[in-house]
Amino acid sequence: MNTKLIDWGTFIGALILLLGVTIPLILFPEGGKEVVNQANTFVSGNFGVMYMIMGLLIFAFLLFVAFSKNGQIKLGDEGEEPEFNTFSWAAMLFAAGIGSSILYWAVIEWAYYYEGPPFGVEGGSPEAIQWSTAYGIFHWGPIAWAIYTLPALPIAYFYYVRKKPVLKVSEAVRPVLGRRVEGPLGTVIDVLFMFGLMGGAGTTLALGTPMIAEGISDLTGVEVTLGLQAFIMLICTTIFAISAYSGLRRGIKVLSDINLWLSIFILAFIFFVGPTRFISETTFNSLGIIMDNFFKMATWMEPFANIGDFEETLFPESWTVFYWAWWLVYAPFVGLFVARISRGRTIRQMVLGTMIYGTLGCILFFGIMGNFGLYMQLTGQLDVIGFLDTNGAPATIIEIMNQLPLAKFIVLIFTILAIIFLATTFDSSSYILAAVVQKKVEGEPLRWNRLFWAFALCIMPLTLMFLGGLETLQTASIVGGFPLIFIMFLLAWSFMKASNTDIRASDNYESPTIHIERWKRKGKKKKRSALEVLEDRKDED
Ligand code: NM2
Repeated sequence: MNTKLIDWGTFIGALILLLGVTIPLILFPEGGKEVVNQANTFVSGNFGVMYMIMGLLIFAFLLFVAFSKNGQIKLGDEGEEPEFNTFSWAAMLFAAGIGSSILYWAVIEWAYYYEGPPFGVEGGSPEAIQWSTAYGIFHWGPIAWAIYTLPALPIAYFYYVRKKPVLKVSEAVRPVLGRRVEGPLGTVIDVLFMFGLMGGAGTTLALGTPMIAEGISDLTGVEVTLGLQAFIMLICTTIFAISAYSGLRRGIKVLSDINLWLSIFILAFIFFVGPTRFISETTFNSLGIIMDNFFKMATWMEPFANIGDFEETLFPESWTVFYWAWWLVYAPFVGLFVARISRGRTIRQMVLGTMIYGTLGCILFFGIMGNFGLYMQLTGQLDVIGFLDTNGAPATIIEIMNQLPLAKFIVLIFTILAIIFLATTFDSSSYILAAVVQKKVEGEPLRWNRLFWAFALCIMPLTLMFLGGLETLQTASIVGGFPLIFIMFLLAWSFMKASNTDIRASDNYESPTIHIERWKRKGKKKKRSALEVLEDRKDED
């Protein structure tokens, strides 16, 4: 077991924080739950607007980067081909960034908006129906994917352009913080990111497990119990641990490919066998609603709550702010992962590819699965809202799937897909957690290290599950991720600073593609700018 490569400060720091949160929750489940919920209300209530501003700023920033000179920089050497073809790249990206939650929310999110719409609209009204078809897509749309993409910029830049073999968030803010990232400040940044990710992953597991359990129960008749849920968690952990252990090319890529084909199958099935025309028209229509109201939706903070006719709904806190926070805690991880698989692409391809393919994928899920559920409601074939109110979301999701022809077969595929979606998010998470606690990553992080984080990711959800406190985890994202808002800002700044420095230095050259090696090779003529580069870099350190 090679331990020299491990950055023990970060390794142990993250572990202490994980145990520091888990153990009190085990010892005082009720009190612990209360504290987490209060922290959640405090952060989303008082700082909600910060999340909203962050979302819009990041969106604007990424569009700017994509179309600026910085976007033309290639992640790799001149003439280098992308390491993965675009299809695999998009599939891996989607499978890593999106977990089983998409199956959960795509099917059921509309129902919550139908009952409790924003903007003072009356629940269940025709207007509420319209909003209900659009909001899910909005919460899984371009702003959300922009949040995912931002950290990839500096990380990929340092890994493939400046060729530093370190996959860490702290390394990516070096241009701004300088040498300090080598000390405790860097460790704190990495530990905070790891902690946020564990919170986000907790939310994912807390939502995914009961849904998978309902699917299995529907297929086998076994009752949904705590034992069954814990068993499912263990099975999923084992699958993704094996995948993470096998590495990027064998494990993660293979699962992502299966994931993609099963998704295409189930989406095509629902689309063609279900109400094809209703689904296409409603999805198309909801895109219009979003484009028409993009800024209204991105800024709705319900400021007039309880004034005049406006009743307080807590819509922003419960939905848009919650979502931005949840995407945020996953963002550095997805950034690290996207960076890792984007070798050979330009920054613009990486940015636009992530935002466009990501959003398109989510539109397909929400448009097809969500509108199928809505159709059941509107035609009276299944009273989704009534069922939801009495049986809860996981059972309702499976019940909606049960309305399709070949119901049992579809529920089976749906459940398998949920397990694989969960696994593909968790295998890449543990892969990245392992990378972050290493001083250096050449090729892949160490195997034992990958395996270790695969199990560490499940410690908290698993213990909480036995204590019956799984709901606490659903809000873990918001609390765990708050410091990341500031880290996002540093990441954007770092990227601009470093790439602008290099662009300035390479302006004498014919190609905007930056190759640090070239300056060294090209001898006298280029010497001045090479020196300038080094000087500038020294300033940063
Ligand atoms: N996001 C995309 O549970 C999952 O699907 C992982 C969730 C952040 C809402 C990510």
